[in-house]
Amino acid sequence: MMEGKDTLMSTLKTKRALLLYPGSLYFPFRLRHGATVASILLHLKGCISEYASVDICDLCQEYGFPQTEEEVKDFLVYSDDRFRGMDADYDLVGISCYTSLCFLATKEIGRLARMHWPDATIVVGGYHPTAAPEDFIYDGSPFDFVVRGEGEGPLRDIIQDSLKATHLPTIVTGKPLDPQEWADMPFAEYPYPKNMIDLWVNASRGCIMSCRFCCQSGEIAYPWRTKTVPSVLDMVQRAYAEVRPKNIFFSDPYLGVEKGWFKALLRGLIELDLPVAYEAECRVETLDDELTQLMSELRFSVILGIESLSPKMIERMGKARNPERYVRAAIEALHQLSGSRVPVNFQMIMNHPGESVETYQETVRTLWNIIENQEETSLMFVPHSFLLFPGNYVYSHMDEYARAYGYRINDVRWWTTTNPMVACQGMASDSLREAYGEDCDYWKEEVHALERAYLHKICVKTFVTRWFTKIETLKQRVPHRDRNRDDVFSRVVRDVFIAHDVVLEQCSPFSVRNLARYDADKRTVRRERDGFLRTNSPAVYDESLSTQEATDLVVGQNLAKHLQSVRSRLACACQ
Ligand code: B12
Ligand code: SF4
Repeated sequence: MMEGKDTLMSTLKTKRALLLYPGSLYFPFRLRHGATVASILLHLKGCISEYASVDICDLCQEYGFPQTEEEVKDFLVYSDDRFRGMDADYDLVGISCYTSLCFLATKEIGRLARMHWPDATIVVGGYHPTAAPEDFIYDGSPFDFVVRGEGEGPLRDIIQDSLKATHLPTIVTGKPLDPQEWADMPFAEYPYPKNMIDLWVNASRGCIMSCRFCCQSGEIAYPWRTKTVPSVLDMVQRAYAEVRPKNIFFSDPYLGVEKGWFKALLRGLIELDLPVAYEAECRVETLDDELTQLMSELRFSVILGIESLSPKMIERMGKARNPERYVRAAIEALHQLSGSRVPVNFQMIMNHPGESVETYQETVRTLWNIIENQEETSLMFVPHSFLLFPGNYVYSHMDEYARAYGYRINDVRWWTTTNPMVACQGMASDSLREAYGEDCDYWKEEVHALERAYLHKICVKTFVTRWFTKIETLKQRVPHRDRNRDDVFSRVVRDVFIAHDVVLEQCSPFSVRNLARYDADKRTVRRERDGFLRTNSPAVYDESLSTQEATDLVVGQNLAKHLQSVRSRLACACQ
């Protein structure tokens, strides 16, 4: 009996599979994201490696983000060469179209994969295929299967031949798996070990809420499920033993749905006493004194998607059942976490459909109020411009938002265009249109002033360690193609980021990613940097101060001293 099973297993093992992440085309990112999608590829690899030998190719790690037509061409030449160099006849090619931003890259990489492996079964999965599976069905589509929802089940069926390709795209929906069925992530098998400084692990999936701008409000909302605390602790310990990350991020949409579970996890992590920093997304309603205390004992940063501080907007976003109570809880949580020096990255969605001048001003006023009432803060304020994704409530009720508030967007299918940053723009309401015309960046000036106000009060001690792990991480995130090129990007890194300060990366309107956009002209970069310094602190209005002295004044002597040594180390690394 056993022998028969072993023979079957070894036959199945002769199959070859390739898991690909194509990244995105035409988006203004310069630095690669950290090893974000790695966790998804590793989950998928883990679940089929019993049946096939599986390779991973993360083109985004290798190439970065092509932005211009020329770079896109170069990226496709790179990918074509890369596939040609792969000495394997794959039976299955799985492509992760993680977000809608990956759509065009996925189409192109799917086409190349079909050219190189004409007989392979090509499968696409991720959030975009979940939201808009019909986008992958067109004349000449290279895809055999379009997987909606969780990918493990369908991939296993395909590799075991219980789902056979008809060479016409077939839509299949993966069932939400029980956490006990999740395969272990083979951390050490990620082929880009240097990028494992940031490691993503997954303790739970799904969410109990259904905010209207989130995929959880869509047709395929994942039900909430979680691993047990001991199994999460085992996973974290194994991850640390295998790849020694500096940061462990939880990719859970909402860690801590159950307070008791969350507290037990934090206590367990404190006991493990690993030299890593943790980060996770949570909701304000979950936080209490004990959780705050546990977070402050651990190197734990919390991400809070607060989104708005106007009860009306909280209602329009479907963020909470009791909007007034939610806003009160948010303000209280921000004060409490900051008082305990827990690093917080709190995010706001600006220009969300239905936002009016009144709701916008209410949010901004409250944000000023919060920071004016703190002497020092551990709050990092991160605003985002609303982006309309398919597959959520706002998308499917776009017409209602248009009728009720006057919401309009340039192109509802922006992800199919080669100018997505313009196509995706729109005004949230007639109220804002009356005040600002069609300028959907109306909020930027004021909100960047707010960012600076938070930055001014940042408690350097709280963030110093975080910034340093960040530098290490950023070093790994310079795309390979840029490492040996003395192009403007390297100059940006050298002249601005390295020689200046890490604060820019995290907190300023001219973050390193934004600065990279000025890469055509070194002088522009310098001007922006100086502009940042000038507006950032009254102390640095003094023209006689050098960048170094200005930095000292902004972030304190200690950080500046460390920056000095890091700067020389990094300057060597970049030469
Ligand atoms: C954690 C998270 C992140 C993390 C990344 C974590 C990671 N693992 O990579 C961070 C913070 C870095 C991030 C960044 C972004 N994110 Co995000 N993120 C999430 C979140 C909260 C959970 C996703 C997750 O990791 N789940 C755990 C993993 C294990 O499961 P999974 O992702 O569901 O993967 C399964 C399926 O997608 C499928 N699958 C995926 N690939 C493939 C491939 C094949 C072949 C198959 C068969 C199946 C398959 O199978 C997987 C296993 O079951 C979701 C929201 C939510 N509520 O789920 C948003 C979400 C995915 N993010 C979103 C967006 C837009 C982004 C950003 C573009 C934001 C931005 N403007 O920068 C970036 C893009 C990052 C990138 N690399 O390109 C959107 C995507 C919407 C869309 N239609 O595109 C979501 C849905 C939030 C939303 N607005 O609704 N994100
Ligand atoms: S709490 Fe977060 S994950 Fe849950 S529905 Fe809202 S935005 Fe999505």
